[in-house]
Amino acid sequence: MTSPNPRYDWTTAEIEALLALPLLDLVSRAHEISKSGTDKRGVQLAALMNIKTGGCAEDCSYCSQSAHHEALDITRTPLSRLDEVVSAAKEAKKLGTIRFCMGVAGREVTDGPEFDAVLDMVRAVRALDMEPCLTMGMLKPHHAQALKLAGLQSYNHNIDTSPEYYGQIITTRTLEDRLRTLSIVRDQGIDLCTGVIIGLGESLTDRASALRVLANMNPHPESVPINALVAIEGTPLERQEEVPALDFVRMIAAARIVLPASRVRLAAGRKRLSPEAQALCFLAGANSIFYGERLLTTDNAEPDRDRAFLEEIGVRIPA
Ligand code: DTB
Ligand code: SF4
Repeated sequence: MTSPNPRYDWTTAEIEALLALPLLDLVSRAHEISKSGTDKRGVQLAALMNIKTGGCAEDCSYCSQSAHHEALDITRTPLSRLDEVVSAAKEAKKLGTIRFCMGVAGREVTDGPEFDAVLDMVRAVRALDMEPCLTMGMLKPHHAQALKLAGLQSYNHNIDTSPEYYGQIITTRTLEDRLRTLSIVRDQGIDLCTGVIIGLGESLTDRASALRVLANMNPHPESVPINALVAIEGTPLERQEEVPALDFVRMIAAARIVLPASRVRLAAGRKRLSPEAQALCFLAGANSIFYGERLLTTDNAEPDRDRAFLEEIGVRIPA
């Protein structure tokens, strides 16, 4: 699909200037770009299923599944069974969802029966004519190759935050580790789903810097989730203040401008946005959402209400 002049040389200062524009100017610029390209593809619905919960060796301070924190309500589970995944995927498909994202909590992929079972799940989701997406931590080239062969469409591996702020949020890995995994995934011809989280206590410059990392990947990632922190009890960020809704809108708009052809997903944190704020996000170029009752360990916006709302505002859902 054609995209209006993609650039791969954005500077943090340029993106920060975008984020600081008067809101309506920023949203109009982003909207122009959507109208000239991405809008035609409608808003993609993505279902999310956590197929293995908790016990993760990483210490991401926003996450309830890290073994370093004691989040309430989190029970470690083994990998889901294939039949559970297939029935969830079928259910999601009935609701009109094309993309099915599976989350495995863990630092990295290791060879063995668990990875083989995940490959079976990828094959099964593909066989339903859905787009399988997986998030499973760091991996090696032979894992990516096996996933590609199994029919994986997309691998999710967020850069989370800026290079400058990274160490404040995660200490068990570096952003370089993440970028290495992303390039291994890319090399196998799997689409990249990589985005950020706002509301971690980062500055505006950090937000710009995180977007710069994504915008300077060539090619751009196909899918870019923009998350707002869901503060979970028992995690180090449990008392973090909620980001203002309009910061969310700004981040989506700036992402749309610097990543003109990517699917920009209004991801975690959508549940607490008012319908008006969500409508602004779509106007600003969001063209994907998580649809379904649950995210990984928290509730998502309620699907029936979502459906009615999307219809009301005239969002087109691709069949
Ligand atoms: C992404 O960027 N957001 C999703 C998905 N990729 C894996 C995860 C959201 C999790 C929200 C908090 C929770 O439910 O635990
Ligand atoms: Fe582990 Fe992923 Fe949670 Fe980080 S975000 S602690 S890698 S499950």
